[in-house]
Amino acid sequence: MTLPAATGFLAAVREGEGPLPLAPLATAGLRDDTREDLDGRTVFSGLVHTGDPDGARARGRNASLVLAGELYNQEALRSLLPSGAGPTNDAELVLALFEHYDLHAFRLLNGRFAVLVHAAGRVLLATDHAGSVPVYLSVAPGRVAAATEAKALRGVAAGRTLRAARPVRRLPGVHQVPAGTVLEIALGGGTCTAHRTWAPPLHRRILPEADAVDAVRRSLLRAVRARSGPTAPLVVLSGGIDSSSVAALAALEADGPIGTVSMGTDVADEFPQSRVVADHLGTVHREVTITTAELLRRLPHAVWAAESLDPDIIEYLLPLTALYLRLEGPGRRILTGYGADIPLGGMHREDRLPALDSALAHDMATYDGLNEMSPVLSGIGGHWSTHPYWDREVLDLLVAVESGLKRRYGQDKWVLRAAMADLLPAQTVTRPKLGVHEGSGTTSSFSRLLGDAGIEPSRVHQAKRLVVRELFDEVVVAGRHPDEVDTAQAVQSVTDRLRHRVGAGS
Ligand code: IOT
Ligand code: MG
Repeated sequence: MTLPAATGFLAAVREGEGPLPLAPLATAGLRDDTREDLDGRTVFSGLVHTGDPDGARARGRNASLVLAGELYNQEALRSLLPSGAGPTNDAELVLALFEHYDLHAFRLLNGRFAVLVHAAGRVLLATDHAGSVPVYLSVAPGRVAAATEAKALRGVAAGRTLRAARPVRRLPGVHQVPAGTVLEIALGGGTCTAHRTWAPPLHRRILPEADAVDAVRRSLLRAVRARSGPTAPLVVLSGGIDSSSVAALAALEADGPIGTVSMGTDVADEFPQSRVVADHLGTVHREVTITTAELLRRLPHAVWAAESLDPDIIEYLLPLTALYLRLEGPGRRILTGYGADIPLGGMHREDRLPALDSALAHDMATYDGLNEMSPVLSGIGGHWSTHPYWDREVLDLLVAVESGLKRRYGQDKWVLRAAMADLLPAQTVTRPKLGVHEGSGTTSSFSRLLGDAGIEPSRVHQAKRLVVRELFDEVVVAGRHPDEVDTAQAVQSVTDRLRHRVGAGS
């Protein structure tokens, strides 16, 4: 299958009967709704699917399950089950494991998924180790509503406050399941317990150079292979080491040429650097230019998709959102190099190891809830994106490798560069890269927009935060479609507010 069976879901379980008003998801695709009555409980599930909704649902003797996303260690998981007629899809596989291990099954999974299990009045809601498929819930005694986008729960009556999950701004009673966690909810009482299934390693491993290089190469190759699908995938390629490595490994694995696409704006691009890699790998390569005006028009879409309030994250995601919306045709499987800079300290451009490890420890402690890897970003264009560097095994390795292997011989991300040296042009292997927000001129465009509106340079970052919040309130809380939201108006309202504050002397 090119895309997972389902790319999003909304679901509700309640005692007795009655309506559960769930609002639509932004994720594009076909919709399949089912409603079942089981022992006096109503179970509703709506899937955004790609042609085979049954591939995302499983029913057992005592439990039923829906899964959005996919697993990357099926073979290892299958080896845990009795041989013979085994599960045929990821949903059935998780259910079979659940029947053996109960909620501890989620500790076994390496994947990109959100799962809801209903088992006789007990509801479990889980996301993968990275929380890469965000999932939200609202709980009241006798009912649970859940969805892979917060906005779908905006019409549900205020649920109770949960200590086990993170509240969502201005959606009373709506919470997000933490990364690497399965929440266990007793339907009757509405009590909710969190069980952590993964945590980032805190220790650092000491490895000989050659062993570290070899381990990185092998684990990344496995992660790319697991994500590549039956047809050649598309890699969003900046020409930096992160995405070029993914492209090189995908090309190594694919039967035919893979696709690559590079995005630029009228302000800046990295077309020459991407072209060098595309030529070297013989990919079917495309350059997409997005004007600054279009980029800024997509700001509400980025917030709508990511449901994130962090202005820096939205700035990273904006060029990618705009690019995904430009990819026409049937849904594509997209591989990205996103996330490599977090465990490798790539955004941290200084030469001191303590500072590198501090940045890394901080980033690994704070990624949860930023939704930077949400599949909705490409899902609004009908595509499916996935991130090999945040494969559970790759991430465990990259985080744990001691920082002297990351910053070495005056280079950043040394261990990755060394692992890829035979597959990429030398200039790519040694090239320091700009962040996507810099390489595409997004940061400067967003800053200029605010500068032109009269915001002083020292307040630009604060203004960005407020603009993102304003947009979140429109497209998530109020449920407006981003096409109908005017970025200029949000900027104006923030400008007025900041002026007023200056005027008031605060
Ligand atoms: P960056 O590493 O530049 O880009 C992320 C991915 O987006 C790239 O690997 C590539 O697949 C794609 N991409 C980037 N630029 C282009 C382009 N011009 N055309 C096509 N595809 C492109 C920010 C960043 O600088 O991204 N992301 C960091 C860290 C985020 C910080 N988050 C956190 N601390 N929680 C990262 O690790 O990716
Ligand atoms: Mg990068």
